[in-house]
Amino acid sequence: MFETLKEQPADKILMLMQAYKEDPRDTKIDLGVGVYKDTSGNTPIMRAIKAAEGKLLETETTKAYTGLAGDPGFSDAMVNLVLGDAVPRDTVAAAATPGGTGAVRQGFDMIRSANPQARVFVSDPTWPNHLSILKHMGIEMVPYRYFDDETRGVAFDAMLEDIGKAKKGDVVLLHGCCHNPTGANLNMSQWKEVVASLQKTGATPMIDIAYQGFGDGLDADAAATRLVASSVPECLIAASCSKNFGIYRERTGLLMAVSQDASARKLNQGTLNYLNRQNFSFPPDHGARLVTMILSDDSLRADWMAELEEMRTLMLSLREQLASELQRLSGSDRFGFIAQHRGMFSRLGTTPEMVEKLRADHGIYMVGDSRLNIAGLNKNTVPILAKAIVDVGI
Ligand code: PLP
Ligand code: TYF
Repeated sequence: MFETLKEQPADKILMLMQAYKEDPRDTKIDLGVGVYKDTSGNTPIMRAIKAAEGKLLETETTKAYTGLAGDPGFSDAMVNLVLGDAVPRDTVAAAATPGGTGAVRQGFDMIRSANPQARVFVSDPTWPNHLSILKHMGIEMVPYRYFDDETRGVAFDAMLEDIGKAKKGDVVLLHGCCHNPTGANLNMSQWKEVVASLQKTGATPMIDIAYQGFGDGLDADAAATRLVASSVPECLIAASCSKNFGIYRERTGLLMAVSQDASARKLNQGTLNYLNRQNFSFPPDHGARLVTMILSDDSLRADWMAELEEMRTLMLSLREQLASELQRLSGSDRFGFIAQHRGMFSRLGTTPEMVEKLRADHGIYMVGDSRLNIAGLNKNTVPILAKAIVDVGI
């Protein structure tokens, strides 16, 4: 029977990872997959994670199943991290998921269960997995304009016009911070206009927040999510712990459904539990437990926050260094947007041919849409990249 299967397109970002591995040049630079790297190119295990793992080894007494929604302590800790006191806790239903991807997938499943005709409005561009999961699930998607190719900022008027076409029963998918793949983000006054649009159309927002702490800081990066959650009747939030806790392979995420009142919360919680059970029964626990331990222990939490802040400021300084090096070499300000963007990524806004030229001639790997991972750089490779960008004529 399996001969009837169709070949599926490979994930371009993961293919690029493989191509990089196979490149024998020792001068090659990996700016592809969105994984944080320190100045020596390693993806470190964060100190607080190591410490929590040590403690867990000593204190864990069982590996029996948790609950369908995972450990309630994890939900509490994460709801607090993401939403702070923006909404009353008893309006939030939450379930642990395998990574942020799992939260996105479960969120889409909840949307489809509630309204099989729902259309999901997605930024153009967005994280390719959003599109591929929606397609796989047979959910209709409607792109909204997002990136301004000229300024490399947000094409806000166009965005607002497009999301204004959503209707009640539709969903508008938004990146909570650090937009992937562009690095271009809304400011708070623009977020207020997005909220006004959602209030007007009655469309339901779903926020994907995978980089809290990588942009302007833990609270600043959650501000838009908090504003939306506290301003609309209901919303979904898919949070990932992969990046800000550096636990990519532990598969740790949380899907939250915020509603107006406690009775809606009960229905939402039942649905989240049910959907987890249909897809994998119990979510993974190891990463969630480490996150819970860190967030509920003052000293682990302080150490985690300090290390996350070091990572964030390192990425910011690489952005500034790259923008100023490009300004020096090109004699123009056209790369200033790199210092304005936030998070791991910036979209250069050049052609696939130029991206290919950077790979072929300079061993510089970035995603075909000209997304580069800032964390893949270091002090020494910034000038190399800047020179290559100017040399190929971008
Ligand atoms: N959403 C966005 C926009 C992402 O970039 C990512 C990737 O890291 C995720 C969700 C989910 O990541 P993970 O499943 O590794 O937690
Ligand atoms: O966009 C990225 O690079 C990260 C990591 O199928 C990632 O979000 C890439 C591809 C994928 C899952 C995660």
